[in-house]
Order: sequence, then C-alpha cells, then structure tokens
Amino acid sequence: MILTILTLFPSTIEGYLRESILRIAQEKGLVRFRLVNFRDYSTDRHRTVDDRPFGGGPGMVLKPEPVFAAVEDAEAKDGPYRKVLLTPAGRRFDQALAREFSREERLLLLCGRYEGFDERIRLGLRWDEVSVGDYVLSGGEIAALAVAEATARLLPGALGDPESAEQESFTAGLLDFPQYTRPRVFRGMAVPEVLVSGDHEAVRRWREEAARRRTAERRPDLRPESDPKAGTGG
Ligand code: 6GU
Repeated sequence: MILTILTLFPSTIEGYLRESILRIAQEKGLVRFRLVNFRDYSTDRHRTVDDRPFGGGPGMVLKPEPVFAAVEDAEAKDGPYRKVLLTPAGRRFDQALAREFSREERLLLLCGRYEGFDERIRLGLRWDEVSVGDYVLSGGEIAALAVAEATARLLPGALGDPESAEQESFTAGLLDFPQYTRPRVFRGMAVPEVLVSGDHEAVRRWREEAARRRTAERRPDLRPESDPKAGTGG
C-alpha cells in the first residue's frame, strides 16, 4: 500500500512514522508512507495556502488550488487514490472502516487546518469524509495518524505474535480480557489461579468470559464479530 498524507506540518507526523508498528510495516515493505506538504504546491511568492472567508467572519480557510495541485500530482505519479478528508463533520472512523482502508492499494489522507476547507475542495474531488470522534482538534494530523496506524496494523504480516494473538477469533470485536505478568502477588493482589494452572482450555474459557463481561458492562453497543446480531461496532 502507498499511504500519502497531505499536511502543512509534515514534521509533526514524521517522528511517529519512524517508530512503532508503522516503522516495522514500512521495513517489511507492506506500506510506503509519503508526506506531502501541500504548501509546496502554492504558486504565489508568499506560498499562500489559506485566505479570509468570503462573507466575513473569524479565521482563515484553506484555498482550493494547492490542495487540488497536490492531489493531482500524487495521482499522476502513483495512480488513483482512495481519498480521505479528515474533518469533524465526517463519518466516525471505526475498525470496519480501518479494515476497508487496509484493502486499498493507495490511500491519501488530507489534513485540514484553520477554520476549514473551501467547499470546492469537498465538491471537486471524491472524498470519504472521516472524523475520529466527537471533539475538536485544531488540525487533521493527529486524526491522520490514528487512521494510518489503525489501517497499517491490519496489513497482512504487520503484526508480531502478541498482537495477532489478541485478534484470536474467540475475542474478536470484544474489549480485551485482563492481562497479568509477574509477580504472582503484587501489593496483596493475586493473579487469578486459572492463569497459572497450565490448563490452556480453562485459560481460554476464562479469557473469553472476562472479555464478554467487560464488553457488556462498558460497551454494550459493541457486538462480537461472530454474533449473528452484530451491528457496525467492533
Ligand atoms: Cl478528522 N479533524 C479535526 N480537525 N478535528 C476532529 C477530527 C478531525 N475528528 C474529530 N475531531
């Protein structure tokens, strides 16, 4: 997959891509990240990317020309992209959409800034408009990283053993079960006996039950993927 991120602040994203699962996924050749500062596509001598809103009001609005030029250049070089506009007005990002994105050959994320985008950016290109939750960020960079990581970790071969084990079918779509490591007693709190019993089937049943209980208590809106009543959650 080629994952291109259009942003006015590439350095805020760069560091994270060099660490974590995202670095591993790149080293394995599963994904190539491209950071594009669309200010480079501004043609005036001040390299303008934003301007005051027609009709008045506070703040600045992203101009259409540099965004269009950057998108068209990326598509001329790489081919057509699935294009994602990061905006609090978008569809809520979830695991199902991450899975969908992970099947794309090319994914482009546009990070906004300022008070918003000129409406013709929305109208003139085909976007999936995506939000990462009901709160306001000052720019799309953190949202783009969330989308990039959730997507890249689903690429076949991206995860090491610990995380792929976590995806075992018996807890898919549920919240995680509680985990313990040494010591067996810490400040009077003991590890559940079953986890040190050596009985793998008993461990599996305990974890499944714990995951189900935790999910029902905390996130009754989620449904396990194996549940025939499954909604969009999980
Ligand atoms: Cl994608 N962008 C911004 N600026 N704020 C957000 C968001 C995105 N998702 C939630 N809040």
